[in-house]
Amino acid sequence: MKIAIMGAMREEIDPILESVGTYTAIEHAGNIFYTCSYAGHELIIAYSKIGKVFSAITASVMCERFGAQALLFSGVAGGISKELNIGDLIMASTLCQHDVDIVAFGHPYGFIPEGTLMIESDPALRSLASEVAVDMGIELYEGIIATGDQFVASSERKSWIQQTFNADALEMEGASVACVCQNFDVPFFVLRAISDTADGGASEDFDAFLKSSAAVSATFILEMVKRIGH
Ligand code: 4EH
Repeated sequence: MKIAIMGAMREEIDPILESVGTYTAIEHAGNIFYTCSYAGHELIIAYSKIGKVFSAITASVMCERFGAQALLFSGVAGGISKELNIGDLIMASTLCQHDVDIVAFGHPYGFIPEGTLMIESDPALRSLASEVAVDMGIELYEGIIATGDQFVASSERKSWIQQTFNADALEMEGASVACVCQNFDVPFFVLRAISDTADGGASEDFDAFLKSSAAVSATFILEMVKRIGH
């Protein structure tokens, strides 16, 4: 099976590239895509650069040009839910865009006409992930992930996102990738390990925990790949 694995930042895919052995680099659409075989699958690996636009470009290329049959996102996130500590893993049940605002026309925050406020990730990939978590003996949270083109480092913005979308974690790429995959009809999965709690100390925590949390997510994603049927 052709499986795309993407992150936003180099640090999010480095641990994956380090584990897969030899790969080929292909330049396309302002980015580098790494292809390799791993556990009987063909992988396409890339980091998009930060935010909704770059992540949508990368996800589109992975679907359209590389023919990805499933897309797995691996990376870090800011925690909202009090249950989530730094280093904990959360998989998205559904994702939304917290920075979409056409409220002036009577629409709810996050809603775009002819779209849906929430996009659900693939249920089969989520149940596979739950099995992997049990076998690895690690706790895997499931919840709503809110995406926007903002690094959130304030408790005011964080609680607004929590109250408006009932979100458990936030980041800057998941919902745009979800939107691309929904439109290309490609099953997708978004996994994030918490790097910070999106409030006053977020940037310091982020710098301190980006690498370790990215590695937690990457290790889990590769375990999932080993279990996906061919
Ligand atoms: O890709 C962006 C990175 C932060 S911006 C979104 N990623 C990390 C997830 C994330 C996040 N998003 C919004 C982790 N914590 C978050 C938070 N708010 N609090 C970045 C970081 N370092 C250098 C340049 N840009």
